[in-house]
Amino acid sequence: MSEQKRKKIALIGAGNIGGSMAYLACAKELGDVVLFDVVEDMPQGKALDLRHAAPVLGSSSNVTGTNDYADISGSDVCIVTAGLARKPGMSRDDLLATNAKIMKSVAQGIKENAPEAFVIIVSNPLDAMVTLCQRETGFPSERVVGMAGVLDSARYRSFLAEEVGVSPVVIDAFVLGGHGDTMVPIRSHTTVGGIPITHFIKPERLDEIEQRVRKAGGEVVALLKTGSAFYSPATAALEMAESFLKDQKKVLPCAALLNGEYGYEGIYIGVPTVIGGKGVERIIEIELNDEEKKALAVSAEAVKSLITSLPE
Ligand code: A3D
Repeated sequence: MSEQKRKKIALIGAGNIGGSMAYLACAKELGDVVLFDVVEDMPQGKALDLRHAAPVLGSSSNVTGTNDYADISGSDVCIVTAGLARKPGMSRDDLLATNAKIMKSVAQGIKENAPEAFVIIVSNPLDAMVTLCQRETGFPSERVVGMAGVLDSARYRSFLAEEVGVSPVVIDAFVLGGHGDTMVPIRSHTTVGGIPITHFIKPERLDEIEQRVRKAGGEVVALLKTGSAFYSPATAALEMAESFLKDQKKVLPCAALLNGEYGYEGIYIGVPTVIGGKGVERIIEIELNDEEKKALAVSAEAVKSLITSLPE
């Protein structure tokens, strides 16, 4: 008998982000994909469509759709996007009550059917949802992580690249803290091909760009009118999943449970992490300037107050 196997990726929520992740995971041949949703037939329909794309993509990944948690059994990774997305005029925090109920049921489904999985949360409000999922599953914190920093940093990199007139891939930048208006772009560690960003852009203009980063999700919502960003969150979450599945040990900003790092205890907040085959293998403490430390403290307070509104 040959040993298994291809990796198995469960996508909990088969909406805009879930569907985009399924396509990308199939195109990158990261493993077999199971799309789960409570809506009947829809995940099966998306999966069938993707199986028809596979021969042309040159992918051997198998994609299936389901409404039954039993089908996620044995998954290596579960990525959770189940829940409501924002509409114009809504903040991420407006989603808390509804998405908390959904997250409790999702956590139960994962705990019972994929107890060894690495779990990446995408549903908003992100910091509260990842906290709730870790509490409900009881999984070790290195196996429950939130996706926000990779996306917020990508938005920062994209705006900086436009401003400087270079490719976004040569911009190295981190956005840390909570995934909301208090997020903290870390200017002191931002470089263009290794050269400090302040060599290219004046501080006042950087202030404006950083403010745009904080509001970038809302900018997309206002344009789309019917939902929120999905290509970029899908790409960001899959970068984290790939780093885990291939033990790449990439340094990625993620919402991780802090245990004294940066002076915080027992809260999930965006920090630079190393994601490898064991999950969150390390939290990296970088030197922040006084302004960044203060901004991180404000962000941590915002996350704490959001957590207190979580249902028991
Ligand atoms: P959408 O296209 O509405 O998909 C959500 C899916 O969740 C729908 O197909 C629902 O049927 C499904 N769903 C609802 N209840 C359940 C349940 N109990 N179990 C399983 N599935 C369920 O939204 P989307 O894919 O655009 O966004 C998904 C989530 O990601 C939302 O909460 C967004 O706010 C959030 N989001 C986060 C970021 C971050 O950077 C953290 C970025 C963009 C969106």
